[in-house]
Amino acid sequence: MTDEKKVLFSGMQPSGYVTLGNYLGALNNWTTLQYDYNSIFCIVDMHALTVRQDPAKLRKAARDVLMQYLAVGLDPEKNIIYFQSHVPQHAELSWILNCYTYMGELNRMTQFKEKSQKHADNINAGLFTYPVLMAADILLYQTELVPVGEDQIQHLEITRDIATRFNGIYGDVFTMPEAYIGKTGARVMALQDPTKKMSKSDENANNTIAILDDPKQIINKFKRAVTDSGNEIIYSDDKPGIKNLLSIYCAVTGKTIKEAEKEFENSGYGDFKIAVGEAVVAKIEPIQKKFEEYQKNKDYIDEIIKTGAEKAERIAEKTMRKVRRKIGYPDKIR
Ligand code: ATP
Ligand code: LTN
Repeated sequence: MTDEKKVLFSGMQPSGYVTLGNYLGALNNWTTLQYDYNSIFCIVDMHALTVRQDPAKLRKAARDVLMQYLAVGLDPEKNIIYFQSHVPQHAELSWILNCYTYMGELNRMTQFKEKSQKHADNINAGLFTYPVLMAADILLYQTELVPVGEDQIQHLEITRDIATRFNGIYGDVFTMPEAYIGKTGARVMALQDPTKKMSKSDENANNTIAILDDPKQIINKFKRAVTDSGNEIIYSDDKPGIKNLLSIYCAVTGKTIKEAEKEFENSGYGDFKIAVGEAVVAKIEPIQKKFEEYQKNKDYIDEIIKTGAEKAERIAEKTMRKVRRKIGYPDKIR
């Protein structure tokens, strides 16, 4: 890593198949920003534990997410790509920051409220302190920019609050991070219910497009997508279904909403939905081809996993040495 560039950090949970929402809201922006920053891309497997996971599936999903990072174009030579669980400093800083975070702050988190409703039988303490672990991820690397989808803005705010509090007590230990939200695709909605966000862990596969879905399946899911009453293809809050499809179309083609509205002026919903499906397939087919290549290349992937963890740990440990000293842990005798 070169010193002049600022640090960018982001992550994704291996909690299922990477969706079109993850791609448009996060990954796609990462690929454009990667060369302007010292970028660190994490697979946040520790966060995934906040919801019960099948061990074999989690292990596979984590590797698959890493290969999807590569398939969309993240460059492992330029960036650090690694698994969160391979760098124990995340857990260590997370504990410390827990002691600088208030219950009231965590109680306000909408993701906690949503996830506790969804997993009412498993409202564990990790789900509650999830944002503290996320703050640790970001602050460990002295991050300046965090490219995420819109749903993560609140988590970035609490990260900044924790950093401000900590720095207020101990001096400038942490760099103040900022969220980066892309212009398009920041909030892709579920295809069967365009009032809620598309989510990796949704049980209804018709709600989500996985970037590894079979192209035929993708077109079918778009054909079945819920639309609104009326027949006009216009971008409007009263038409959440059409609005979502138009946003997706523009995000994958690079066209503006105005251009897309004009293009589909005389089309019916049926043809429009197929056109959106085809545009999405065109964008993700090359990614699928690359993913297949990586799947065949175990040694190459293993090497990335190994060096990623080593590089990340070196940076994280530098911050931790400072933190341990500042908070008053006794010196280790070596
Ligand atoms: P889960 O369903 O397990 O909560 P998720 O699909 O919400 O997972 P995360 O791993 O939590 O995905 O998020 C990874 C990145 O993708 C984050 O930057 C997040 O903001 C972004 N993201 C997730 N869903 C969407 C969406 N529907 N639209 C845009 N961005 C999204
Ligand atoms: N909570 C994030 C995933 C995440 C993350 C991070 C994103 C964990 N740690 C650090 C950016 C920076 C989510 O997308 N649900």
